Amino acid sequence: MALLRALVCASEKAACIAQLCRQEDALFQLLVEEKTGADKNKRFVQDFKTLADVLIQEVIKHDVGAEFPALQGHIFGEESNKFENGLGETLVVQVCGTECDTAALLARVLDHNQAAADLLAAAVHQEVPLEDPALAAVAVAVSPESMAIWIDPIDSTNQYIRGRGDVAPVGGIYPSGLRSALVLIGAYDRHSGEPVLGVINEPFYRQDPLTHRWQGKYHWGVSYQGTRLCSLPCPPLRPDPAAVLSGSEKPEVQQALAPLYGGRLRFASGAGYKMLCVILGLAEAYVLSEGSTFKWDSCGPHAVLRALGGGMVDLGAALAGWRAGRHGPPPQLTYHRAAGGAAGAERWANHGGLVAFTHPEHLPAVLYALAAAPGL
Ligand code: 2IP
Ligand code: CA
Repeated sequence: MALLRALVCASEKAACIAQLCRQEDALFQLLVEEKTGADKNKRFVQDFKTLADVLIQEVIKHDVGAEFPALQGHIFGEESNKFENGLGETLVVQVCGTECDTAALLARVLDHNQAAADLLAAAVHQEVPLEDPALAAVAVAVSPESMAIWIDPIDSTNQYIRGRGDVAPVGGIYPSGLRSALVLIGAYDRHSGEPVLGVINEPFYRQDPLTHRWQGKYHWGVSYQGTRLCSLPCPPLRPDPAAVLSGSEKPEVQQALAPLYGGRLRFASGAGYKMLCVILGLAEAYVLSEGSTFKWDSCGPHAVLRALGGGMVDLGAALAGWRAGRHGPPPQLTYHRAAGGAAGAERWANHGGLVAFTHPEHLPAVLYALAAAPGL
């Protein structure tokens, strides 16, 4: 399964770059810098975080596309790679043939901050070692010709910038902080739109108490033609289930879910992180009533959920079906079609909100609880 291995490898390199931007002083200063006055108008300085995002996305695109030419032109992400520097020049951020050329391009984007450009270029061109016998043993023939890819280079960018590493978990779930900043990569079937391969990388999984360096962790899943494989075991459906929600979830939704979950409504930042909480069995469901997530947020985690026998559905559509008396499994989210009548990033939003779950038998309880909620 060379493609899954390539996606994991790319996520590891992406995680290294995300860690580097927080650990190397020359980069960290740019990441947290608050610009004022005239500098505020220079897009790159306001937005080094966007450069980090774009660069990570381009690295994944480059490395995966180089190994699988059939995927070139079918790898999509959250960010556009066009950038304007402080001189008003528009530059296209990409991985060049050599480290030296990448460093030169990044120096132009970064208004000649050569130290920062050199650090990033070295990380972009490094070989990331990957030893994973379980991954090496995966034998499923997924043909790259029929796949396309969604990348979220850093989900939960706000928490990535804030950078708190000292947030205490509630019921095992981190409400905020670096733990919720994730790299998400998903491969889906170009024709059916079904998510097939998923990788979730946690660059800020653990901090070494002596060196203060961050160590990451990754998870993967495959769901293809009846074969389901995952780096994680399927968590049990607990008798006292919990749900994880966005801190900004509607009060009506919270109230409607309260009887089902008792005091176990948890709140966390990061769409991908909330999906990971479900995958890890820290919550039985992630319920979102707004169209505030996108295909790049959900594709990778959705593939992992399917690998565990679970899934992700459009909440609005599932509720409409439930109210119309259709109590069977609702259709799952797909990834190949843009929403009609929308423009820009909104074309790829999960407009109806979503429910993520590992146990399909838990979904009716969620829909039953929400079907009676006013205004949903
Ligand atoms: C965001 C990020 C936010 C999330 C939003 C995503 O992605 O995960 O945290 O909102 O839905 O699109 P919330 O935290 O309320 O769930 P990004 O950080 O990549 O913009
Ligand atoms: Ca995101």
